[in-house]
Amino acid sequence: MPESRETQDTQTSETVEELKLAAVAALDSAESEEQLEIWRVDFMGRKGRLTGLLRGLGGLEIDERKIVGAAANRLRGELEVLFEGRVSQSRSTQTPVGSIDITLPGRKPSLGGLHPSTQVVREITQAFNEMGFQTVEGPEVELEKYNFDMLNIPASHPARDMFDTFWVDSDTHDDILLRTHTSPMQARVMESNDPPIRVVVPGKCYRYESTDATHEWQFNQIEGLAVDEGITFADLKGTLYEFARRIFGPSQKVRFRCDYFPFVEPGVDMSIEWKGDWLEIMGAGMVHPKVLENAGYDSTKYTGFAFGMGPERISMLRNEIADIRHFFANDLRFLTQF
Ligand code: FA5
Repeated sequence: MPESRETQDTQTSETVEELKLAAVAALDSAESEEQLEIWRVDFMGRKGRLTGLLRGLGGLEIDERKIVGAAANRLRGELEVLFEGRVSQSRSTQTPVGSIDITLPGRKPSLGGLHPSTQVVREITQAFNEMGFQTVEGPEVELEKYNFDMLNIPASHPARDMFDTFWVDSDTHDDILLRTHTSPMQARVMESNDPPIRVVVPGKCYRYESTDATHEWQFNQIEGLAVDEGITFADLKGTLYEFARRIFGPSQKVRFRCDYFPFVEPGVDMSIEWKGDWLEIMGAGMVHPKVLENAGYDSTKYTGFAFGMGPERISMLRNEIADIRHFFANDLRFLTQF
């Protein structure tokens, strides 16, 4: 008896073992979800091979049935775990049409950068911010009143010719233009604020000019305005000298010469010494009493200074850029050098 039992145990447990080997090999070679499903039906389904084996247990002796039944149930558990693993592996490596291929190696995303005009505008406004000037911005589409009249340039004034103007077509208005300079913000800031005022105004300006290496029809300006009791020309010179030191270096020489702008009196231009030459970088002056009065200020009590510069021209000097038109040509070979 003991001998015969041993023989039978070995035979039936081998059957479970054989089924296990066959099931694992077939599972390994299943390559798609369809083939996995076929495997599931073959081995684990109601009419599958494992179920067949369990059904055959009824013909065994009670003791044998217990042993083989336990082995078969263990196998069922193992095969279920293996099957689930293969299904989730197959789902995670599938790349549906049109989706991202997650198996591709990583690539560095290309990063954008600040436009060279923005960089120099920010550098200059920050220098003035550190000296107590606040940055404000204003409209590029402007009224004639602010661009000219309030700045002491009435309609018949010959100084209007200095600013070749783009006028905006409108059925209802004939006084809308693209601002030719940032100076209209002098009038706007004074109109809605009381002194003391210290502001810088960066922004785009437009002039109906033919272009060349130093002239664009669109360019940036940075306006400055300080108004208070007791402001003198010495304050103007001291502020602009400090600006030049911060932007061009501590030993930068500057020069002021008389110039004419209808909204300042006296008016000057400021040049910097550059490679043995004097190069003009901005217009400036003491705010004209009429401009103060146009804004409702008492010109016997308040004085002020104003200035306006072209940041692209300053960037051209520092970076040895030969032609201002590079700034707006949108050529990445130029733009990515900054
Ligand atoms: C003015 O526009 C005055 N509003 C400046 C000013 C403000 C004077 C406050 C006094 C008090 P001007 O036309 O010179 O001035 O222009 C000032 C700067 O803008 C120039 O020095 C130059 O750097 C820049 N600029 C003028 N026209 C162009 C242009 N077509 N292309 C590029 N930059 C220009």
